Amino acid sequence: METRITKLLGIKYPILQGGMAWVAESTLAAAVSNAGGLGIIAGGSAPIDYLRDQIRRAKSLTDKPFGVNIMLMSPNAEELAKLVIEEKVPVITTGAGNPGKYMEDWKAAGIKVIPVIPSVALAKRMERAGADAVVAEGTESGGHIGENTTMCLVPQVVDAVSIPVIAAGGIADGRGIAASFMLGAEGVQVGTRFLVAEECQIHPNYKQLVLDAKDTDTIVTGRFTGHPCRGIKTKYTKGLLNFEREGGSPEEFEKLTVGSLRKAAVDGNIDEGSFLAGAISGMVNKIQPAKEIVEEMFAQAEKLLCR
Ligand code: TUI
Repeated sequence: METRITKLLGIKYPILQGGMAWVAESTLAAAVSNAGGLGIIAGGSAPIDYLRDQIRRAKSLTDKPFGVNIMLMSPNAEELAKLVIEEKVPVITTGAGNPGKYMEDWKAAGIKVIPVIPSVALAKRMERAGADAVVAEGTESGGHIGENTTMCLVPQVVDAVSIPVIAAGGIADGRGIAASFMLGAEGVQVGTRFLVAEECQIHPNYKQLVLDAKDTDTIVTGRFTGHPCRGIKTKYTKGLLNFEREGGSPEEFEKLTVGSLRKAAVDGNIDEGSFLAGAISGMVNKIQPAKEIVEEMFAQAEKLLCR
């Protein structure tokens, strides 16, 4: 399973763990890196001291490469962009914006930069800015999403850029990996299946919602704010959708959702939490160690690709 992604990142399997805000911390990231993938710590909008501590913790838990995701809408993105240089983080992924203004400094520091992008135009812009690869993320993903699907987006991005493309959105087993490779991707990013990794520190209620979800159990809220977000369908998220439909204002909507990622991941608060998860949740049915997840997915993919 050697691709330009395994060579670029110095990893065994071409799999990145999604940089899920409030979810992707050092224990999970180190477990994925130790399993031969690339674990990622999510910057989210956490305080900078917490993130420094998380990066140092990951270094103590693995001698393998790992990455940090910078959520560009975060108020402390600028500070985090400097912190990853100081802490000599080997790989950065970015989300929810254009990381162009940080690119030069990161490249000068020898960091591998992999922006997550929802469109061909942004992929081309990132290639011109010096990105080492891109994650083409389809609307099947959990969290903040674009509108194009993985099936349509990935081959179009592959055709448009020369840097390697990593597919994301709706990939949770070896079939998803094999399909991504058929579309021209050289790696995959997986979020939802790692939500139920043994090492994932989220509240058990969050894991249970994903384990119990069926194919139709995710919904997208917040389209009218310009920041659509996919998560598990609950009374709370159905309420948000009704609020939108009934003409509530984007400002009031933001107020209703503030703090909801923390309430889901840390408190397991079913009534007020946003349990972000991908449309593939219906296929994620078992809690397993990260290593078992990675090995199972690639054993299945290799079998399919050799067939
Ligand atoms: O970033 C994600 N997923 C996320 S971030 C997040 S935290 C959050 N909380 C509240 C509101 C919004 C986010 C939860 N999930 N995925 C990567 C991703 N990036 N998806 C879409 C994009 C994206 C969108 C626009 C990337 C670039 C972009 O550029 C616009 C431009 O041209 O500046």
